Amino acid sequence: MVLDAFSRAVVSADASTSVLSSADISSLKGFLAEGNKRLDAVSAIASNASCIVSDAIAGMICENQGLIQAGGNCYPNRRMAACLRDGEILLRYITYALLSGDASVLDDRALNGLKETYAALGVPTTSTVRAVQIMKASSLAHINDTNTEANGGKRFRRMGSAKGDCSALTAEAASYFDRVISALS
Ligand SMILES: CCC1=C(C)/C(=C/C2=NC(=C\c3[nH]c(/C=C4\NC(=O)[C@H](C)[C@H]4CC)c(C)c3CCC(=O)O)/C(CCC(=O)O)=C2C)NC1=O
Repeated sequence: MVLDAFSRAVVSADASTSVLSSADISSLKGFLAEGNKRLDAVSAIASNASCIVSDAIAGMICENQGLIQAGGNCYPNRRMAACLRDGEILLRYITYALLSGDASVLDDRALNGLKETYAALGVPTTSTVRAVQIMKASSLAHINDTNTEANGGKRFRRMGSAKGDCSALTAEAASYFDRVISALS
């Protein structure tokens, strides 16, 4: 079932036949108060998604060039395309989770059964994990505007969001990438 921070609170309260606790309500108040920050963080990832994905897959291949040689799982082009598409799918579901403040959409629509699918197709999970780690580093840098021109090259782009305390949102975003990594490990 796909939930968000609000429906999650309702479903948990209902499961214990209780009313929403004041802790639930204050946590939802925080979710609303921090809403613009959350939208900025989602936008930092979504508006740089194709760059984040292509950079991560390129980096993964750079570190392990056997992937694009005969017998590698990114060879031939059909598999390279499937790999780039999977990177986009995973990043897209991570943005959905970050927007809704809940991992269920990521779990149900993307991660459920993925490890088994990859095993059946011979997709190497260590390489996929490496690509997800690079997407994580780059996404968190975009959220916090800590990306550097040295690494970004001519595609360097700074979001320029209002500066504030983004530590909780950054940790939450990181947790969705980690969730993908642990689902595949
Ligand atoms: C909505 C959720 C969803 C997910 C998550 C998804 C994943 C997914 N990735 C697949 C294939 C694949 N995935 C990869 C990915 C990679 N190969 C590598 O070497 C890299 C490590 C990695 C990229 C990071 C490749 C190469 C294939 C094709 C494998 C083949 O057909 O031999 C397939 C098999 C069907 C197909 O080829 O389209 C699925 C279902 N599909 C979905 O609908």
